[in-house]
Amino acid sequence: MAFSSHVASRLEEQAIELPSWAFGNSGTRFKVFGTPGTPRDPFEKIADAAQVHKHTALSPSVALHIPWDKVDDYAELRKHAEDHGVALGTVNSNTFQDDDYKFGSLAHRDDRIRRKAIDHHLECIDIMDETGSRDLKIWLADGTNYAGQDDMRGRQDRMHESLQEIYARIGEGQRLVLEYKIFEPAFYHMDVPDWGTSYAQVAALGERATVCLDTGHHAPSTNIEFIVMQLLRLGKLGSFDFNSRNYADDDLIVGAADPFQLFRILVEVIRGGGYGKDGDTAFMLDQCHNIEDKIPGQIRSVLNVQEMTARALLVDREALTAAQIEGDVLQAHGILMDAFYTDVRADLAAWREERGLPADPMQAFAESGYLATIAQERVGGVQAGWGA
Ligand code: RM4
Ligand code: MN
Repeated sequence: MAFSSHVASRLEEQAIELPSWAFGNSGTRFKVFGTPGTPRDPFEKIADAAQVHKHTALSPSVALHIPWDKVDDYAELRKHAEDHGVALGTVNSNTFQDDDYKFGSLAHRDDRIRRKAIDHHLECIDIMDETGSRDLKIWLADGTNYAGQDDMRGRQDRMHESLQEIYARIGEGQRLVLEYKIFEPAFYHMDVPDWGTSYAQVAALGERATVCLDTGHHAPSTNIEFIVMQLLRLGKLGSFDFNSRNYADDDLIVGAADPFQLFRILVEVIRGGGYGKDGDTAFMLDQCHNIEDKIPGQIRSVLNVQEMTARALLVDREALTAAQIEGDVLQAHGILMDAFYTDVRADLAAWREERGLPADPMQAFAESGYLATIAQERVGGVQAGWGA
């Protein structure tokens, strides 16, 4: 079987943004392992990210995290990215690594700390103006650990006011994207724990505010594709942070833990008009590579998303709708499973070759010798990491 021209051309619409932090060192609370060749600054992270795009043509942009990716001259960083064939993408704010934010940031009781957190976001928007980024992505660590610790209602109101002030500075063609997470670092309540809260907060802001769905930020066995459907239906699915999880926010390679879930999500994205040129939903990765090599880890990740996208594009929509109308449960389910079980790897290899890309990007990268080169060249300095 070869892809139909429809599927082949739809695959060309795929763009998956890479997180700059995936190229730095990361780990658990127990240990962060360093790797020879790990980038020491944002310029080197972008050079590494560009390798993923070079071998796959799937990742034309790189997300920044501020202050991790702070530089003196963003025009220079932008030029550096463009010279490497990629663009600078989403700017992520960070209000979770400063002593002032112990009890929260945008929802904090203290006006001074709230002001500081708002100003940080305004600075992020200034950076976006220089980098040409569209999205400001906000993930808040705000929450409490114990019942009664703080007034949840007051925190929600203050967060709304803070977000309003930030939103007022979002320019035309820019967006504010609010990410939710069920728990961690707060373990009693998070101020944005779920899609409903994120939706309520962004709906109160306006059209240019949307929700970010991080696939690792739900309770076990949550039906994530239902949330995808609902947010697309409401016109509010701004972006995905893809990764996979077995237990909590594991940030493992997307599609590694549960490829079927990734397939079901992509089926709903395509169904809801969120894919490719149709939609405004940004695909991003939010992952860490604690023990595997980072660049091939990212290559594997974008290939996993591509593979499940191809399978989702293979769903016979007409037959599916007909079976649904008939009330033929097993036929409808079978049609979906037929697409899921289709091995598209040979077709994807051919699709790549037709476009001048390596049939096997993992192998091509391994043979390029890039990892050995950076290990040799990047000596001295301080390797980039979470600082956590
Ligand atoms: C958070 C969240 C954000 C990411 C940080 C590093 O859990 O997923 O998207 O910026 O981690
Ligand atoms: Mn995330």
